[in-house]
Amino acid sequence: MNFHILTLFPEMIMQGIGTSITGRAMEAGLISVEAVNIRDYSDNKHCKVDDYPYGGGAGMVMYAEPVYQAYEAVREKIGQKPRVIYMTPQGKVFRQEMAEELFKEEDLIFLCGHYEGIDERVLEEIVTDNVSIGDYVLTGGELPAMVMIDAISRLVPGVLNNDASAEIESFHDNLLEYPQYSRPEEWRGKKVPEVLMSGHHANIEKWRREQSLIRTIQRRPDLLENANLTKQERIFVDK
Ligand code: 6GU
Repeated sequence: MNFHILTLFPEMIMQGIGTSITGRAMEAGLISVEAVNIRDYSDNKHCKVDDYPYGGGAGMVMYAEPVYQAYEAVREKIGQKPRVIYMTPQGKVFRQEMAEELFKEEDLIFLCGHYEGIDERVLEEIVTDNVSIGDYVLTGGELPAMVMIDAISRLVPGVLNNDASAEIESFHDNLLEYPQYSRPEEWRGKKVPEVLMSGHHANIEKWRREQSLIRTIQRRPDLLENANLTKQERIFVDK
């Protein structure tokens, strides 16, 4: 899986993704991350990449041409026309389902804007997907791009220590994950649930499934509509 990020702040991407599990995945060659500095494609002698908006208004708008040249450089290198994801609060909201769909692609380009945005004409020319990570406004697209790269990377076989965990964690069957416990068996008077100490695997599975359902009902009832439930479970949650 190859991620190409067009940005004015490449070091932000490399430091973020280069740390922890995604950093290890890069070193292992399971993913590759290339941050392309849009400023390197400015034809301006001062490397200017933005300007006042035509028609007036607050903030600055990024020029079309350096963005297009940065895109062309990536496209020529990989010799294909990959999907180009523009990070914008005006996009479709990112969900696990979208991570799973994008995971099928070999190469992905993320376009990160700053200031008030990017000249619409280059967006019309190169963007295939407009994506937001939620209903709030951030200062730039770098953190959202890193969020997406993290979510997609953990689906790549070998990135997580444990092959099963990509499936079992939150949002499997569109339910929240059950609570977890580790040593000690008693912490400040609080005991680990008895069933987890029983070694009875069927009972443990049953308990965990119930906990997932209860948590989802209490914390994210909106997920239940699309949850993958048995007939019995559906009756339980509808009560
Ligand atoms: Cl993708 N970009 C920006 N600037 N703000 C956001 C966002 C993206 N998603 C939510 N807020």
